[in-house]
Amino acid sequence: MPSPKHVPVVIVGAGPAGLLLGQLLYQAGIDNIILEQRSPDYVLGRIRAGVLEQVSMDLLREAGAGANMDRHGLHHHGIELLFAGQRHRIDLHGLTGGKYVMVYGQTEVTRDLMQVRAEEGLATVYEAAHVQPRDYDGEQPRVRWEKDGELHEVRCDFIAGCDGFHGACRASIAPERIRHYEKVYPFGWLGLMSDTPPVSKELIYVNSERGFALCSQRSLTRSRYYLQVPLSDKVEDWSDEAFWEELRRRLDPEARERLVTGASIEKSIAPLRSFVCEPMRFGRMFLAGDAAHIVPPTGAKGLNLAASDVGYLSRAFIDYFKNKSTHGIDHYSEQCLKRVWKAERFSWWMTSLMHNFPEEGAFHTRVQEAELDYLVHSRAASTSLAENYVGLPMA
Ligand code: RFL
Ligand code: PHB
Repeated sequence: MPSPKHVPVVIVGAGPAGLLLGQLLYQAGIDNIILEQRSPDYVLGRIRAGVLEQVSMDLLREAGAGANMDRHGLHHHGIELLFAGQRHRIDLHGLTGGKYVMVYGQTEVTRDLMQVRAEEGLATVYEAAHVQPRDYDGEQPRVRWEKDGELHEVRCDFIAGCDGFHGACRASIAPERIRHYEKVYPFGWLGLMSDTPPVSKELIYVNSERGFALCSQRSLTRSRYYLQVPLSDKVEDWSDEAFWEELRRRLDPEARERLVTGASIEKSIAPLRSFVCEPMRFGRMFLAGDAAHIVPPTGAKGLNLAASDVGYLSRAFIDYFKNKSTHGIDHYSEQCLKRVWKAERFSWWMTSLMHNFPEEGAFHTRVQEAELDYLVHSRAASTSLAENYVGLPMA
């Protein structure tokens, strides 16, 4: 397909942020092209998030990509916290006036969005190399890329940088125009996926003497487990047997007994990081999702923040193209960052509460124990956790 000469919005990155934005704009009659550096299979092969908030569910439905989620996603009304050998349930539904989260994998969300995009025949260039956003401080931005050794260029009204933490859009901005806030944690998560029934109906977040663990799931027959590991560990150091053995040690006796193990279908280590870039708008280029901010996965917020960013951005573009109003684009950065910082706070707090920080010493451990005990015995504290976990409303 020859590249168009001009398109209203060029989206860089076909992760959940880019694909969702493309679909929301399409539904409003705004044409767009997506440039993605990887192949569709590579994008689908990345196993990441598993928990969707109400706001994300609503946006997927609005984008016309919610049918599979509504058919196969699992409604979760609570989570469990395991510490000092005991499990405590947080009643998300009861504490938030009836809200819940949906357990539905990022891979599935991405596949559903890819499928509706393909069905509508919208332009997506996979394996686009050397993507370069240009002239976004002027009235007529351009984006260049290479495909199969040929150079392409398209002019546009706006560029949406949805190209993740290592993308080209943020990297193209002069350093003096950006303020970064960053915190790197001294451990990573080793994740394992297996076609085995989940150990429990609800997710279990574990604080044990041996470190954090998480029992999550993708369906009634597919489990996703995580272990806190030192940053020096390599995935090759962990056989499936070693993983299951360590997980068992971090669980309570009942869960240990119930745990069904099996061959891994994926295993990987992810470092944990908190990161925010301010602002999120640079002339006619807007950053969204992991391109602008990262949260440690403990609060299950990364994908959800990517969705709410593009919720704001699609509204802003629609306002511009349909009503000739710049109000949305002028307030995009401020509006997103307000929500982003609340999710950053929650994710940092939950990470600090649930992991082992040996270098912090025994005082920190005692404070953690006291906070966990307070959390599960105080309705006010449990409500605060529940409210943030199910997701704050979009303004
Ligand atoms: P993505 O998914 O990284 O997609 C960016 C896309 O841009 C492409 N790209 C480029 N394309 C063109 N040119 C370039 N120069 C490019 N550079 C990059 C990439 O190939 C890619 O396809 O960012 P996006 O769309 O903003 O989505 C963000 C989410 O992926 C991320 O926040 C979540 O996965 C985080 N996360 C979780 N979030 C949740 O809401 N709930 C969870 O339960 C949850 N669990 C997790 C997680 C992340 C994890 N890892 C591995 C970091 C669990 C884990 C283990
Ligand atoms: C996941 O299922 O991958 C998952 C769930 C909850 C989290 C992080 C990851 O907090």
